[in-house]
Amino acid sequence: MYYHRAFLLLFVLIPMICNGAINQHEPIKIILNNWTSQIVLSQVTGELLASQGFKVEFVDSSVSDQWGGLAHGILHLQMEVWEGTMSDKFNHMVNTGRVVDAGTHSAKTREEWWYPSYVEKVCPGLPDWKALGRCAALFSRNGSQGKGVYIAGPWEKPDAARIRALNLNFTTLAVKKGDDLWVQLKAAVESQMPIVLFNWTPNWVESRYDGKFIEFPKYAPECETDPAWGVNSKFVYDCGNPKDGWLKKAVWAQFEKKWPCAFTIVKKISLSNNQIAEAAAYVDVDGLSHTEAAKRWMLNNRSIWQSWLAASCTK
Ligand code: TMO
Repeated sequence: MYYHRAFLLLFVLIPMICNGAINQHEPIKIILNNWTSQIVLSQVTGELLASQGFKVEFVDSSVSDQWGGLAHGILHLQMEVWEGTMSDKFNHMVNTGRVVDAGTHSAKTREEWWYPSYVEKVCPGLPDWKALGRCAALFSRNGSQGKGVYIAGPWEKPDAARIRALNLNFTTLAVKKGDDLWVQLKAAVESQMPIVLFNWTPNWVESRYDGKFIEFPKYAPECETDPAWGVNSKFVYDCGNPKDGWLKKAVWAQFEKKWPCAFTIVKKISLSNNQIAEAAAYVDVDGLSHTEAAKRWMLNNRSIWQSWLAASCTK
């Protein structure tokens, strides 16, 4: 009888242990989005995990598609979750237990409407949003019927709701790829044409172009949920994006259980504003490929990533 029980227990335990060991060696699928720093720093993370013996795979995904992938374990790791564009979805996924918050980078972020400085000469009062409202016609384009055109990125933002809530005579034009924003910016700068477009920091743009973010009414969470809040009592979104936004890492809910050591490393990784801007500039200013940029970044930040790996786990 005794033997019998012990024997049965072995049948239960051995496969459990082996499964654990086998699963460890499944690849960690790292999400690549469509802006530069995210791609370069995801590749750096992949290198670090590979150096510790993990298999990694990179998978292209849009921000909107990635949440379902993370929830179902089809994707496992996202290195840059930005508060300004992703907090709603991220908080919802974490609160419903489908995604795990793997910690906050030291970087402070901002994602907002932005213009190059020469626009101030023709639109006095900027960066205040009311000045932008008065100058709307300056930003009109063919086909916009006199309305100002705001060039938006391919990331979901309730810009139309904000335009309505702040009663701006603007319409939005969303580009298909992040890089198209810089095509628009370059063309406008060359002809000194007024332009207002989506931009963010940390990014490489600030090292190349002088410009500022529009100062909309200060962000508060109630602005997005309570119509009575703010300058327009009928509509939500009568405010700007957060100014000192967070930047987080997100993982599949089973990540820690499956790859505890990798989880420890991911949690330790913390990027500063400079480190993120540097990663973006290697590609968008210096013209390196993402992979070359990741290599150069690792060469120039050795002591930093070594500290992330140090004593992270025993294998
Ligand atoms: C998510 N992004 C940094 C492009 O705003």
